[in-house]
Amino acid sequence: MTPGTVNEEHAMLGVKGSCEMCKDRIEKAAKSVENVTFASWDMEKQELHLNFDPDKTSIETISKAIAAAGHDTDKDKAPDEVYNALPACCKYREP
Ligand SMILES: [Cu+2]
Repeated sequence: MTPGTVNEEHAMLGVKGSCEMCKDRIEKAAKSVENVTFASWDMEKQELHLNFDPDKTSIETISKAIAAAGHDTDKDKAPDEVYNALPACCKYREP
């Protein structure tokens, strides 16, 4: 790495959701993690595209932030109380 340049890694993470509000919430939660430079959720594929600095954060940290916001990921399950508080349009689990 050249000093002064940002080390950036692209990664994808499976994230469950169901609507545009989910997209906002998921992307906000991902970007709330420091050193995440890009987050875009693909509703159709249920996949989150991420750029982040792998020296300073990790996919595990990002995944936990998203689960804490109410969305199940490939790595973490959202707490039931957070999931249950989501608006009806955002419910993505089988009833
Ligand atoms: Cu939603």
